[in-house]
Amino acid sequence: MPTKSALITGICGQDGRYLSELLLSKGYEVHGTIASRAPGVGEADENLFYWDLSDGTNLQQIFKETQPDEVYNLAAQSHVRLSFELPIHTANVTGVGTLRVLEAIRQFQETSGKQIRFYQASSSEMFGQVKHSPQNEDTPFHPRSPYACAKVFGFWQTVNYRESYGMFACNGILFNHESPFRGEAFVTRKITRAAARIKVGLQQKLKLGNTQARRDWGFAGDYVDAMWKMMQQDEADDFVVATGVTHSVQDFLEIAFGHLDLDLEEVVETDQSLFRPAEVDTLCGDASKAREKLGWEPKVSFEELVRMMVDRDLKIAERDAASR
Ligand code: F7E
Repeated sequence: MPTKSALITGICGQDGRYLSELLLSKGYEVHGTIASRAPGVGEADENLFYWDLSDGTNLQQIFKETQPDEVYNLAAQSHVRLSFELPIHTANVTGVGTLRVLEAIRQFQETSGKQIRFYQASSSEMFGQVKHSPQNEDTPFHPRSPYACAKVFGFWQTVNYRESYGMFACNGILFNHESPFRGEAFVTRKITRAAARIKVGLQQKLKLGNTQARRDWGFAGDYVDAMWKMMQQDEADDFVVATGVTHSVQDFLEIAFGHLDLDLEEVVETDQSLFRPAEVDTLCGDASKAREKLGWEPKVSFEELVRMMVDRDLKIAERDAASR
């Protein structure tokens, strides 16, 4: 079989990292786009292309050079609280950016005759103020942030390109997924990094917002496998990807700090500025369809995930402490 080519937008993010590893292990030729502000900028790499979701112009050139069979759209302004401060930017990048990719694929297919499969990184944040629990593919959306509104726009554009042009375009509705490579602004990594730094004496306090919020947290390494499986189906479809188990931020905190024998009470403080204008109180996904049709299931448990993240952050903190 000829080597397949994949293009991953946002390849330097957590999911881009795990997905490129997976695709390389399957023999794909992997290309990625990187925003000009991303880490590692300026380093020459023939498989990396500078591109941003706000830019509609050079995608045709990137497609010409990479000839992708599959495009995974993982790039986004993905921080929910930041989206309240940058609503227009988030709509332009996370929402209209998805449409830019879809439209570029449609035009490229028309001129080149090549078929490209498209994966959209849709989000459980679209369920927002949940109408039913657990949430599945039929649960109505009620987005609660500029980020979630932008993701709803991207979701429906993906469905529309599938229905209007017969494109293979699918949505993975992924619930929160974490790993040691999670960005430090997300609550899980913020907690594991702080626990490790407190343990070695590099940090004294941890300020958090709403610790009563509940999320369905899984391991990013498991979730990229679901993305790939969706792209190998005979027909494009939309799938919820989740563990079906929900925990509070407080639960996460207790396991992380407990793993390092640290006392929570003395170090964790509430900071009102970290609360959101509108909160998503609780999310819990029903991934039955992914289990049945994709044969997918999560492998890493919540407790294993927390410990995996703390252990890596402890190594980093010990190294940082030693180099002081
Ligand atoms: O917040 C609460 C916060 O920022 C989780 C993104 O990947 O998953 C992620 O969105 C919860 C919220 O993730 C802090 O209020 C308390 O209830 O880790 P998070 P998120 O907003 O759920 C979805 C699926 C995506 O699509 C998004 O792109 O934790 N929380 N205190 C805090 N959150 C943060 N970030 N920082 C705090 O200090």
